[in-house]
Amino acid sequence: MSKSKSSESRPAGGETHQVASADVASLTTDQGIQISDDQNSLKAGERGPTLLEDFVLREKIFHFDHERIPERIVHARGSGAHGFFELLKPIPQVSKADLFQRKGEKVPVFARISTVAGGAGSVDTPRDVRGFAVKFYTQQGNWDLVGNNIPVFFIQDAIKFPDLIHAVKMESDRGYPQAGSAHDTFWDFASLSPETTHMLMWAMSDRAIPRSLRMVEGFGVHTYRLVNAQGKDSFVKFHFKPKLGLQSTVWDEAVKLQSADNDFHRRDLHDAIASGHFPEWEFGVQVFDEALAATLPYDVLDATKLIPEELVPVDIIGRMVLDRNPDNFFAETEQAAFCPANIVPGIDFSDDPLLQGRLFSYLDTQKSRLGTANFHQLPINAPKCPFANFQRDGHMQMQVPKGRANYEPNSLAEHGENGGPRENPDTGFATAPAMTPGEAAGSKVRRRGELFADHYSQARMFWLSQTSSEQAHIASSFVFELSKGTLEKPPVRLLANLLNVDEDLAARVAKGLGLKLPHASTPARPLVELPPSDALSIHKQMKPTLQGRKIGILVADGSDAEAIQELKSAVENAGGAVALVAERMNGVALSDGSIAPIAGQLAGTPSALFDAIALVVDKAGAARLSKQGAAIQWVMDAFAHLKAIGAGAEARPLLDKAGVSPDEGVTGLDRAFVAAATKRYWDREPSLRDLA
Ligand code: HDE
Repeated sequence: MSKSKSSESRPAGGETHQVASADVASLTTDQGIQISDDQNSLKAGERGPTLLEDFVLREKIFHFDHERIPERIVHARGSGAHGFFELLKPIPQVSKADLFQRKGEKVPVFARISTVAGGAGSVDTPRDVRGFAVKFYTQQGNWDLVGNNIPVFFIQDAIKFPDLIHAVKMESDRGYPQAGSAHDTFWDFASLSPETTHMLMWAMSDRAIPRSLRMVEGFGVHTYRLVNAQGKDSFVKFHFKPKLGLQSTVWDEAVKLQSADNDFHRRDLHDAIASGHFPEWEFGVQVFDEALAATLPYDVLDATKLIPEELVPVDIIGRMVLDRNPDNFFAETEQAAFCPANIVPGIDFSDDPLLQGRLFSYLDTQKSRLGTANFHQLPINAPKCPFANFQRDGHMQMQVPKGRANYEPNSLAEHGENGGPRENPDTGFATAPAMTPGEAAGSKVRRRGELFADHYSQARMFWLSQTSSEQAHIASSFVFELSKGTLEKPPVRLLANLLNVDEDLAARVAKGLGLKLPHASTPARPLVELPPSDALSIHKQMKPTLQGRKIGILVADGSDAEAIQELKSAVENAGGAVALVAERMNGVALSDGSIAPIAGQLAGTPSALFDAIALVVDKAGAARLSKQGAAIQWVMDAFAHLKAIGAGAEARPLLDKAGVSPDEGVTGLDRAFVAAATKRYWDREPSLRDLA
């Protein structure tokens, strides 16, 4: 073995690889030194020891070793995109915020939609709340609206947040379950905390298993304030309403999606944007004043309560469109740091005690997650308007401030030097002076507002606003989640709380769990009967549309080429997309001899991935497929997930094998199918599964 080190390098086994040329940039180290060989480390002889001197190897491994940063303690799994907010209706009468002044003006945004409980690598479709965070890069600085897809929250006071999150995340001794609330510690905490009841109703509803991130609402949750140029302030709740309508999966579908595609939501968002189908939301405000707030039987500072849209309509003042995928997931989506404390003149906080706690938490956690107080300089976080102050130094300082003015007051400008920026009393952010009425001279207490103690009235309002099918889903989710626990008391306590929401609900959950109904828990405040609100139901808000929806077409050798083409055009004309699924990926020979390209192999492309399915097969194809488990399951699942099924007469054996019985959602391959595919068939469900 030669002891002399060689500067020569060559691939180990004659591999071909690209080298720099006039068109391909040279690979360099982080110091800009061009690298001659990226295939072999530097060794003392071909089979000799690797040399410490190899700075190319050392730098590459060093950087790799530090690629991971701590994931978010909550909302670790998320998908983001760039876009814009466009103002459709200026509101200077209530807010002086620059982004709310000029009709048609656009402000860039970055939005991130996330699950809460799971880690960064967890699946996209567990039962969970979705975070809905938007960074508006306004001319007056960044405004972050960090909300959820559900308008209320589990707890009322920030001091309970660590308990809530500890309880819902994987149990600390065993490290499971990942990304789910169906376990002892969550239900132990929830059943001991009646304030969670309203949010539990939402979390057990289909809101928590959305079909697509493009089909969720976004809510600011807390009551905020708007402030106009005269200093007059109003209360406000912020809303995003998806253009594609609300849509969710059914539980069995959500579960099957986890195995079919871990990244179902992330891929869907990415593909939609990449193909020019930009997700869009209406942006609306519910504006109301102290006088109205004072008439309500609940407290607008309590994040477990919402303001029904029937009482204060949502005024649509803008739209948000996501039209650009991140270039780099880590640099943008992962390093994005949203913070409810990032606010601009014209918008202000309320005294909601949950919001007040959040104002501290985000900056604090981001310092730990991103490692430096200078994370605001990262391109994704930096304001797109000029910003300057006397903050200096720290880890990873990326700006190079000039001059010696790093303090204020200073008189350096008078000596011909750059004196730096100064405060601006006219346009700078000034806190709205209004206090919660009656609290201005309050004494220090560790208590909550009186009305915070009503934990059931709005939970009942939510329940009564649902369709019978939605109610069955809620009751069944409670049964499923509680059945996963091993402790005896949480289900009993939870049932005692649910009795205050609705006796029928409690009885159904008790029956599903095989438990005797306990006595109702004693509410801390008497319930107020509130009228139901249609806006709280997904089914009442679904849009019968193919926009953003995908139809799976099962084909085989001999499939009718014309029928496929007609179906494809009809679906695409209605704004949907189609994907051909077959037993093999190398194409199928259609009736006209052409070879159809296949998007998914049958066994690996379950029908859960589609919004509706069509079977375009001839007699022989149907006969063969009806002997195949994957094909039978494909059809059976679509039927069980309450989807439309279009099939010609030849496909009957396959439908029969899958147990498909005729109903409104089972059609031929004609126009009727395209209309049927815009909906789900809730009436089918009771005949298919035993819901609570
Ligand atoms: Fe958060 N939350 N949260 N939260 N939250 C975080 O900040 C916190 C709450 C929400 O895509 C963390 O940067 C406290 C309500 C979203 O990056 C952390 C309390 C709502 C995101 C934090 C709440 C939210 C977070 C973790 C109770 C809906 C993801 C990582 C007082 C209105 C943002 C991070 C993104 C993230 C704290 C309650 C929404 C730890 C203390 C209510 C969408 O700071």
